Amino acid sequence: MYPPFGRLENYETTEIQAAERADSVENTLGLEIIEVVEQAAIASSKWMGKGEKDIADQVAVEAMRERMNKIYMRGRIVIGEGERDNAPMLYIGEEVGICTQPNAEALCNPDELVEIDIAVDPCEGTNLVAYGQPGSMAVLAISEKGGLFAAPDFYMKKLAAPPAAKGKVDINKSATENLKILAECLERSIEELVIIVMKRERHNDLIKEIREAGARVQLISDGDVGAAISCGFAGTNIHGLMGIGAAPEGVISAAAMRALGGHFQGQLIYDPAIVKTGLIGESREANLDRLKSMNINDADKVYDAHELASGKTVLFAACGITSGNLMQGVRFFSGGARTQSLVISNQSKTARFVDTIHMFGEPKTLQLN
Ligand code: VTB
Repeated sequence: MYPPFGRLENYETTEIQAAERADSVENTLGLEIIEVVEQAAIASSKWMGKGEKDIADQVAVEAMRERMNKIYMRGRIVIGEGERDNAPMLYIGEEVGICTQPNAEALCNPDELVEIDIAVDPCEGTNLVAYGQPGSMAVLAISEKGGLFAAPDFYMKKLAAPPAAKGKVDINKSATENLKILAECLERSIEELVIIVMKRERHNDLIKEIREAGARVQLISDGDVGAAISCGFAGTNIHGLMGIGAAPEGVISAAAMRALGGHFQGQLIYDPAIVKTGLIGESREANLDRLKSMNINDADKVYDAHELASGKTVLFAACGITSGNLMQGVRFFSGGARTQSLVISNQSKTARFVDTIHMFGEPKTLQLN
């Protein structure tokens, strides 16, 4: 029997035990976090196509939190729905897991437990769900305390690419240069590359440059986590993600890309002159102050996947809400639902696609495929 993830710190790190530790993460927390994302995806998918993005998000948050609180762990949300005052659940700093609950003494020995940091996005792509568009997912990343970069709710310039281009493309280079490097690394012409970019005004020049360089652009309205991770797998026909998305999602993408061996770089965007809408406050100076208050002194630093998800143990889990490049969405049938999830572990170096049938009552048919 292996100890649950929460107790790992007390174990010696001989090679065999290190392997056992990796197993234990897979065997205990690994399975449970699949259920966390599955439950969030099922809840959210009931609101697919209903034009209600806030509800699609809210039900995912509730389902994720409820299932998380049944796990034997002491977890803390480091990336979540927002600051405590604005988010009633899964807010930054919220403690989750059985061992954080007031009545936990009987079940857990708090002194034995390693604290776990969790980054969640219960409904990544709320608009995609609301309008029945592809590519939304319930997603999270887990590490030991301090293992995930607690990104502010700002934007992030991102560059993701397949493992073959890791460390060769560079966010400081122009899109044109990176496309040349990508083409060399992937042994194909630039014309054969597909780059995902979010359809935003801020990307007009970038899109023009990519097209002029000869590559093809897949514009998405939302959901750049799935886009980044698609670069980690051959066969998706996605060879890069370029442009500016939200910073918290960047950390979650990095957690997966680190284990997949793909390229991921992110640079915080805090200047309202670059992104005028959404998450960034009006004043560049105030934004810089906020970063300083979070101990981010070099606001322009370029982070790689290992810096954004630096923990010894990093687990990533996602479950499709609507179908996308990597996973099918939730499909309901008489008496149940079927989900597809992806769990990636940097310890065991596995990416598991998990196909689950959920039986709500007495199902009439259990379809094989
Ligand atoms: C970004 C992107 C996400 O929302 O956060 C985007 O990273 C919001 O960007 O994947 P805008 O403020 O420009 O709309 C998503 O697409 C979905 O959460």
